[in-house]
Amino acid sequence: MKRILHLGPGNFHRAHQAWYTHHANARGGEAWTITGVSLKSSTARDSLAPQDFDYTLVINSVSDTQYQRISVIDQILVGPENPQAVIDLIADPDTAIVSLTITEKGYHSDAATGHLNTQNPDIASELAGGQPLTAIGFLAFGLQIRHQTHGAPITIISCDNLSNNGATLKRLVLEFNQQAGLGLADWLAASVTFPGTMVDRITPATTDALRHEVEQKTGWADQAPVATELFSEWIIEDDFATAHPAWDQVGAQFVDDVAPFEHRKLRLLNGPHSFLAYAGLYTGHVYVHEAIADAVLRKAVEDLMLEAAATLPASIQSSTVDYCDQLIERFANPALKHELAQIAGDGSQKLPVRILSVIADRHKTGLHSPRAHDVIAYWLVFIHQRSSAHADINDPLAKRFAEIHQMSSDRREKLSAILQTLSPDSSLGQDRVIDRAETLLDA
Ligand code: CS2
Repeated sequence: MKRILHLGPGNFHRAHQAWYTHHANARGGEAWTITGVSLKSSTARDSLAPQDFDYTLVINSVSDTQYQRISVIDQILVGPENPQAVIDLIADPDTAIVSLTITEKGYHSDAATGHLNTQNPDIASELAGGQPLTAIGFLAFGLQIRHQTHGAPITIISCDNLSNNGATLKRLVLEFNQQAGLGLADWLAASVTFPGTMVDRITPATTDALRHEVEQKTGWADQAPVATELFSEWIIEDDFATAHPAWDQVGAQFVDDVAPFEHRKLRLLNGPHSFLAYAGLYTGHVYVHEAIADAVLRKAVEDLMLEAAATLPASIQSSTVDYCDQLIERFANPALKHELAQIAGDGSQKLPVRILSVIADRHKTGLHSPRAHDVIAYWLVFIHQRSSAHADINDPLAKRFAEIHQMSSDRREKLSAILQTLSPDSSLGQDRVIDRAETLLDA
């Protein structure tokens, strides 16, 4: 039995990579198991352990619902409880793949430079010899033991919505290795690969209503079901140092270059998703399907998609019309009940990848990006309104936003300081964005 060690076994992982692996196992061939590692909370382990790590995947199309029992995870470790166990599994020869869904903020790359953020307290503590806390620290220290004990090759797969996720992860691990003096660079070059991926499946958070539905329909009182859509896509760079499950037999595609697919997805799906989140909440909607049914927001999404599509490589241009039509249908799926508030979280980490990249690329060819600017303006309004209401902001920069709110009574100054946290370059057109945010706030 070969193992995938997966960092971040949350709902998205369980609707996506775990689902592909479960179905690949069902095709025969060598069986793979997934051992999960939660880097912070024990919630996933606590809810899944009493049911042997099985769970129900509730697949919602507009016309019907399937309930699939997924049985592929054998254990979930909680990093802070036993860091050594995680290190041992990265080094274990039966572990052929480490995969990650740790969200944008889990990579600790500096927003301005793209380098490893050595100012982050967790990274700084790891570099000073403390126990591993972050995905990058666990990987670097685990790979060090693997190298020292047997040196068997391993494949490390980022499945997060970052631009160039494989190369980014590799760079951060190399930088950590260098800063910590681990001496792994040659072995990493020879025996470890970091394929890039594009991952896509809309996966809302689990609610009590979902638990109730699953129990009603299946008779099983599953405490950790996951709802998702029928659509799923996984494009993987064909750059493996090891074997892998037969993912290609169950819908995943192996390609030489992921970049065009990744840009299309980040800019046409995730960018408009963020727009719907901030503009939708501003307008008083709760769910994505409600926001996309609002004619004004729908038109704005279509315009934003056109703006973003113009930045995509020629190889993928001809597919964008159908791709966007399908996206609008996916957003409109009422069965998903995907909360806008879920997408609104971590905006400081998401917007550079999904929106600022569009603005910067268009700027290079002399084009303005009024719709992309609008997304940033709605985000400014979101942060400003929540700060003013002393409401929680789910974002790694929440403390900084609270400081900004305290620092001045001048609204424009605050908006400008919030905007600076995105590290925008001069192509952004700061004044225009802030003017638009002020208009929205005054409306
Ligand atoms: C969403 C994504 O929460 C968000 O930021 O845009 O999680 C989105 O649902 C997935 O990337 C879809 O594949």
